[in-house]
Amino acid sequence: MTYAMIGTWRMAYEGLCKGMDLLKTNGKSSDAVEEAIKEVENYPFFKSVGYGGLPNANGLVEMDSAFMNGDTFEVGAVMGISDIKNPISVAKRLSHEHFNSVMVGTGATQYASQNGFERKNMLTDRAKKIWEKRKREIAEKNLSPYDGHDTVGMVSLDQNGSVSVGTSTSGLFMKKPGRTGDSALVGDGFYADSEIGGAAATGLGEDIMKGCLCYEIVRLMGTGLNPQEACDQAVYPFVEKLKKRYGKAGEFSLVALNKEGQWGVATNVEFTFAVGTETKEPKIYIAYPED
Ligand code: SD4
Repeated sequence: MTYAMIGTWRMAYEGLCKGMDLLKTNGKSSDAVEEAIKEVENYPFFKSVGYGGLPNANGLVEMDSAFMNGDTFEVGAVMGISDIKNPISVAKRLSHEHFNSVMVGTGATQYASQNGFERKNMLTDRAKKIWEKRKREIAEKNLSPYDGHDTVGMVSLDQNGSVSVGTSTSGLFMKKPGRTGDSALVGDGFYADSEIGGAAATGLGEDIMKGCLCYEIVRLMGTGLNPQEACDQAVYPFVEKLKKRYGKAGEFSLVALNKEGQWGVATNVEFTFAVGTETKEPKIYIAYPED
């Protein structure tokens, strides 16, 4: 069987390369997703994921992360977790729990600490400076506070036909304490079914969640559409619907992978992403709205 991996944004590339190395040597898709996302979480210069992620309105880095195993439908997620080095590992661990598999805020942080996950102050000096500057600009120029946000989402298929998906983000820059987006909500920011494939999202969570877009993409692939067709059919009509009924649509981008290792992308903004397959080395691509 073949193997492949797709990840959101340029920031996914180095982690995806690591994940692909695992898949090449018959590693599990679940481990590939975790390793790939850890790499992104650990890199201090990505401003919207893990260490170095931008803080909320109170100056605290609150992170959301999720993991789903497409064989078993196990889902684990944390929302608003803080001071924990690798939220994806906590989400993956939680996916093995039948009860208490989705945890928020101080409860999530406490669970992680009590279960031996490494604690870390995730606020870097650089992120703090960006936060302070932005705070001044917002006050001086009367700007909307919400600006800048990205999620790393990774979908992976291994040689045994297992599909897994994971996400990690510090969410919307300057979000209110306790705010969460789509990234840790199953079906919205991520979904996987090993008999079909998987999908992950990035963009304005408040709008992505209105369409349950990742579930919809996987459902459409299950009707026989390839990943590109499924992304197109799920995303673009929904963007139009949102504009018509709600008056506007935030920026969003979705990636999908099926069990044959084919992939697809839909976006309403210029979007970089990374893909590796059995026959093509990992590479960074760029997509434009309705390419
Ligand atoms: C959120 N979807 O918290 C995330 C942020 C993101 O591109 O991915 N932005 O809403």
